[in-house]
Amino acid sequence: MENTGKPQPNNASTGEKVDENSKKRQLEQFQEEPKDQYMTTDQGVRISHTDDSLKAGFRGPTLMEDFHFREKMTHLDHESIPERVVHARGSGAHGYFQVYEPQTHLTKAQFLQDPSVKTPVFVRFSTVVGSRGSADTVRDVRGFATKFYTQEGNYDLVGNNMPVFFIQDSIKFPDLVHAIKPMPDNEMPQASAAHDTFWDFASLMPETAHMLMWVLSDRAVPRSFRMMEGFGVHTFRLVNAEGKGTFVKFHWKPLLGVHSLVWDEAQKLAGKDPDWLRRDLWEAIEMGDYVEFELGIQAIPEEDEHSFAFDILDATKLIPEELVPVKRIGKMTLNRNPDNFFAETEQVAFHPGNVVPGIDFTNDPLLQGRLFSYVDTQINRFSSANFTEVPINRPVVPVHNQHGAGFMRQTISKGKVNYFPNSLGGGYPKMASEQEGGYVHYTEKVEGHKVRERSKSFKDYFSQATLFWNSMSAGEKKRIVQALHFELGKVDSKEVRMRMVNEILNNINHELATMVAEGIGVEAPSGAIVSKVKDAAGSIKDKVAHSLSPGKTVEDSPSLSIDRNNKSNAIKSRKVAVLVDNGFAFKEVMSIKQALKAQGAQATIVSMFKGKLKSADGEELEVDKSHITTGSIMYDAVFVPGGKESIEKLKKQGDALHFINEAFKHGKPIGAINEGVDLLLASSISQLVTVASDDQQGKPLTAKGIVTLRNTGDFTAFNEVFLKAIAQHRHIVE
Ligand code: HDE
Repeated sequence: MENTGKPQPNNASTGEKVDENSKKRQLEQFQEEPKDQYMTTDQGVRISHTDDSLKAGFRGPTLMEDFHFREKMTHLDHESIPERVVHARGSGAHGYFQVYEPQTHLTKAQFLQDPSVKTPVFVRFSTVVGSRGSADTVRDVRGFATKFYTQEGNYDLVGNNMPVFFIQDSIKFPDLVHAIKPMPDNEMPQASAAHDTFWDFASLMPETAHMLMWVLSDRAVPRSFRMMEGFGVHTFRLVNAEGKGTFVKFHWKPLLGVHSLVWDEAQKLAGKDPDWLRRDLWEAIEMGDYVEFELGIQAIPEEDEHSFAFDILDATKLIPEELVPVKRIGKMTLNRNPDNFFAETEQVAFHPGNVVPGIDFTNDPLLQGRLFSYVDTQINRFSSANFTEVPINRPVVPVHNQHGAGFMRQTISKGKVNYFPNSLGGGYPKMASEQEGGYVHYTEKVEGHKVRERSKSFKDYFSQATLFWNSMSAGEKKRIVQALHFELGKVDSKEVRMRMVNEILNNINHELATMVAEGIGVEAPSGAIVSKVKDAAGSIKDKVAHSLSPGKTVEDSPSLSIDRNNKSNAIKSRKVAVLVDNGFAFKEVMSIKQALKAQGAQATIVSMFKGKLKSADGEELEVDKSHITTGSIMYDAVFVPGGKESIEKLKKQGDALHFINEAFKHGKPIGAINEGVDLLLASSISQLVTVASDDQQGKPLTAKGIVTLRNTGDFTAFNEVFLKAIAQHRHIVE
C-alpha cells in the first residue's frame, strides 16, 4: 500500500501480500509528527497563543467564545478511558512471527505454512490484579497476549505465563476476580493476593490448588517479560485442509531461558522502580536486544482425548511435557517499541475468539466463557463496537461487512445496500467458500442434557498440584513455603489459614502443609490424607486423596521447574554494576566492560554521585548512576575493581557496602579484583570471601558466586570465571 500520509479506510482491497512490515506501513498512515508544523485546533485552524485564556480585560473574566481554551480543556477532561477490569497494567511491543516448517498436516492456517512469510505481531505483557499505575514486580500471573496480523485476518493467542488457571468454569471468574482484587471497602491491598478475601475463596475452592502452586512459585516474579514462558492454557484445536482436527496446547519458549526475581528483591523493586519490567522490555528493544520466543505446540490426536489421567478440557490441568513433548514450530521476534502508549498498548483489544481458518475451539468451559467476555468488556472500554477500526486493532487485510454504524465509525461505506442477501448491491460483499478462505467451524458432534454440573472427570483437584510440588528443586520448594508464610501470614482470619493448611495444602503434600503451618500460627495437620486409589495399572495403592482416573500421567516433571530445566546460561542483556570512586583502577574497569560487551551484557558505572571520576592514572570516567537513583536490585551482578583510593572511599560508604551485602543476599555473583577484594572483606560477606595467598597469584578464586583475583594484572582468567558465574545467574546460599 502506498503511504499517502493520509488515513486509508481499511475496506480498500490492497491485494498486498502480508510481510513483516505490513502492520507498520498501515500504522504509519495514521501517524502525525509536528516537526516544522503549526499548532492547530481540531478543525485545522492555526493557533497564535496557548498560554493565556481569552479574557475581558487583563484581570477580567474568561470568555466563553475562547474556542481554543474550550477545546484544549475538553480533551483533557476526556483523556481517560476505563482501564481493563483485569490485566490493566501492560507493556506492548511490535515484531513478527515466522514458522520453521509447514504445519500442513495439522492446520490449514496460512501463517503456519510458509517459512519465508514474516507475519507481523503485536504483543502485550501484563500483570493481572493491579491497576494501570501499579508496580510491575508484584507476585501475580503475567498476561502474554499476541495478535498475529495474518493474511487471513487477525489471530489472537491470549495467554498467560502459567499453563493452568485457578478455576474450571468461567462462571466462577467474577467471584475469583472480586476475591483477588483489593477489598471492596478500603481498596487494599493493591496488586496483591495477600489478603483475607482471596485466601478465603481459594481455601473453599480446591480446584484452585494447582494454580496456587504456580502463583506461589518463582514463576510469579519473573526477572523480565523476556525471560518467562507463555501458555495458551486451554486445549485448542487445529484443523487441516481435509477437515481433520487435532487437539493442541500452545507454548512460548523464551530464548533467554526462564529466570525470576527473589521475593525480597521484587518487593524492593516495586518501590525503587515500579516500571521495572516495562523498562526492561523497552530498553532491550531500544538497544537492539530483540526479544525472541519460540512457539511450541503439544499436538494430541483426537483418538487420545481420553487417554490421560486427567481431562484435557480442564484448564486446571497441563499436559506434562515429558508425556507429550513440545515441538518448537516457529519463532517470534519483538523488535520495535510502540510510538504511542495510548494508541497502541492501551487501545489494543485481544480476544481468544479471534481465530483464522485452521484454528478452532474446544468445549473447555473456561474457554467458552472467555469467548463471551472479551468483546463485552471491550465495548465498555471503548463505548462502541467500532474499536476494531482503531489502527492497532485493524487487520492488515481488507474488511468488508454491513455493520456500518455506531459510535466513531471511521469507514465510509458507500452505496444503499447494508443487508444480505441483496441484488441491488450485486450480492456483495459475497460469501467465501472454504477453498476461498471462508471460516468453517469444526463439525464436532455434540449432544447431551442441559445440566448445570461439573463433569466428574474435572474432580481431580490435587494430583497436578502435587506433581508440581514434587517436581520443584529444594530451593524452589523452600521459596514456595516462604511465599505461603508471606501470603497467609497477612491473612487475619485464623479459620482461613487453618482451612488453607488442612483442606488444601495437606491434600497437596503433608510436609508442605506442616512447614507452612509452622510459620503462620496454626497447628500442623496430624497426618497426610490417604485414600485408596487405583493406579494406572489398576492395582490399589495408597495415595494422597486424589481422584486419579487410570490413564497417562507422570510422577515427576522437570519441565515444571525453572531450576531443573528451564534456565539458560546466556548472559546477553544482563546488567552488571561496577562500583567505583575516584582513584579506581581504569584498566580493570575497561577489561570487564569489554568482556561483558563481547557477550552482549552491559556494565553500569555506579558511584556516590553522578558526574566524572578520575582513575588512579588520571583517566576520566562518566558515572552512569548514583546510589540515590539505583540499587543492587537493579543489576544481575556486581563488580568491584581495585584502586587503593577508590576502595578506601567505598569502605566508608554505607551505600556501597549495602550494595554488596544485598546483592549477595539475592544470590547475585560478585566479582572483585586486587584492592576491590578488600571492599568485600569489609562487608558482611567477608567470611565467605576466599583470598588468594601469594602462591595463588593470577588465579581467580570462586565460592558461592563470589569471584576474586589478587596480585595480578592479567584479567582474562578472572573475566572467564566471573562471566561463568553470571551465566549461572543466582548462587543462593540455602
Ligand atoms: Fe482473561 N480477560 N479471562 N484470561 N485475559 C481479560 O479482557 C476472562 C483468562 C488474559 O493485554 C479481559 O480486554 C475470563 C485465562 C490476558 O489486553 C476480560 C476468564 C487467560 C488478558 C477477561 C479469563 C487469560 C486478559 C479484561 C475466565 C490465559 C489481557 C480486559 C474464563 C489463557 C489482554 C480485556 C490484554 C483480559 C476475561 C481467564 C488471559 C475481562 C472471563 C485462562 C493476557 O474480558
